[in-house]
Amino acid sequence: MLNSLFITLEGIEGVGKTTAVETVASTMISIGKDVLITREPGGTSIGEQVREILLSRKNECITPTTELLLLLAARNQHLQEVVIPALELGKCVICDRYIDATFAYQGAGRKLGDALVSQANALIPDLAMPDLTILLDATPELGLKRVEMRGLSDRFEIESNTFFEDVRGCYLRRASEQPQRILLVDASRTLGEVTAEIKNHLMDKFL
Ligand code: Z5A
Repeated sequence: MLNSLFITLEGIEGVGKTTAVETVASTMISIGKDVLITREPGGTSIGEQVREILLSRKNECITPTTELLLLLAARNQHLQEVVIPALELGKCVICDRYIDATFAYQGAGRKLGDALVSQANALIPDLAMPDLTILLDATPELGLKRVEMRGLSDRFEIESNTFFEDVRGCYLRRASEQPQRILLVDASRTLGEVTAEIKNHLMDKFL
């Protein structure tokens, strides 16, 4: 997969991942990369249907293990149908959430643990690992404040502050364990500051 790049964006809700995807895409296009933007759960017809199930508040009875299995079913489809073919064509794939979210939300938030999340991910053939993960970090209070203007909350957004603290704690632990892959960005700063840091890092690393 010569020249291909796999970049993922992570963080708790409202920290600015979706906004940062655009920054990453425009920067990579400016240095000549052919970019594909996608997301998890989602990115395929099956994945988007699974996303609807997972986010709907009608489905509050979903158990943590069912949640994990649905996410991984969507991931397998996404990898086989979208991510791997794009990487084989030498593209730069930019994905809004991926494997670190499963450790953070299901492993830590839902308390299934790292070992079970690793075992479940190991069922996926050709599990691609990101070349770079940008972790946007801010407190749950700040993240939720940024998205509350949107109105209706989904099945994750109604979780407690403790849940999001656990999710955030897991993300921060993974960033300290894998500094080569995970860039930790303080997302509590202004949008201009966050955007500049991401752009500079990409230019230094890939230009
Ligand atoms: N999930 C999971 O549990 N396990 C998994 O393995 C995977 C996913 C893959 C859907 O994710 C759910 O899937 C997610 C976890 C679960 N749970 N939730 N909730 P999602 O990514 O679609 O949902 P999200 O995290 O809620 O995304 P979001 O709410 O759209 O947040 P965001 O993308 O991080 O933020 P944003 O839309 O870019 O920005 C929010 C607002 O803040 C917006 O108005 C921006 O203009 C503004 N903003 C952004 N940056 C700044 C700064 N720096 N200053 C001021 N304002 C800013």
